[in-house]
Amino acid sequence: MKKFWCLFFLFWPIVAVLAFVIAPSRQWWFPGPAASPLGSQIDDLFYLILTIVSVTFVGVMAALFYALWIASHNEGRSRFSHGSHNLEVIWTIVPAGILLFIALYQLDVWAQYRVKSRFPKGVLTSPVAEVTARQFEWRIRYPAPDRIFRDEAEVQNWLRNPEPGDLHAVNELHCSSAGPQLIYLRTQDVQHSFFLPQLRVKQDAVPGLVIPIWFEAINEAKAFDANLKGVAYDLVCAELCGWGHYKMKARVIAQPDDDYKAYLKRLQREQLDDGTTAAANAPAEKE
Ligand SMILES: [Cu+2]
Repeated sequence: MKKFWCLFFLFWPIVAVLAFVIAPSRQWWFPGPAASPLGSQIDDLFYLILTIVSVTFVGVMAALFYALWIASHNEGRSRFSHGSHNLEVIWTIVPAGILLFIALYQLDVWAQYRVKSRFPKGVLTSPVAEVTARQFEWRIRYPAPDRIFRDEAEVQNWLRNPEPGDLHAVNELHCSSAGPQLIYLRTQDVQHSFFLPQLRVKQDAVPGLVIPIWFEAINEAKAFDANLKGVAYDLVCAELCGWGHYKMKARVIAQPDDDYKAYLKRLQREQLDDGTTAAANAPAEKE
């Protein structure tokens, strides 16, 4: 029992090192490799910070183990110290330096992800859709397939004033896999969070705000679903938003450009079909 605390503090760094080594291959941190270029950079940042934290943790635990081990062999002989000024300076400056390094090092990835002027060119004026979170679903409003926005002001106007040609869907967001895609996120009621785990995108939907989010899906051939004509990615809500929070499981389907356009055309046909013979007799467009 005398050695219990020594072994206790030895046990956890061993667990930490084991977890550090085996976790990535077991997908404990992420559901597989990032499916977007920015996602890979976010993963790199995560692993960098995890490495710094793990080394610090193992170091602190080793020091604790050493102190307890020595103390358990020096029974009855206590040693008092008023501390070390030098040591305190070192353990203040080193963590401050590490934090400053992380703060500066992550700036670029953060800017690409969040700062509008760093968004891929043209995405702000060619939104895929407006996504509105509500208890408990994702409502999707696409601009009409032939709708072209000349500038951001026009997009803002479209966000404020829905247009008759808009297309609507729920819980299934289609987009093109050819290049970066952007959605405008809002919420109709409480706070939700738009989370695409495979693409490493997570953004809170905040009442009163319309937030642009861009992402890019690398469609791996092996994940391609022939029935969907694309690759499906999970879209979930990452903010506990009420009793039906668990039901906010939707998907984003990234498709080759032609298939994506064909999907929009089909949606348009379905929505414009008013049940009259003229619509029923209209030749179906080829997909
Ligand atoms: Cu939610």
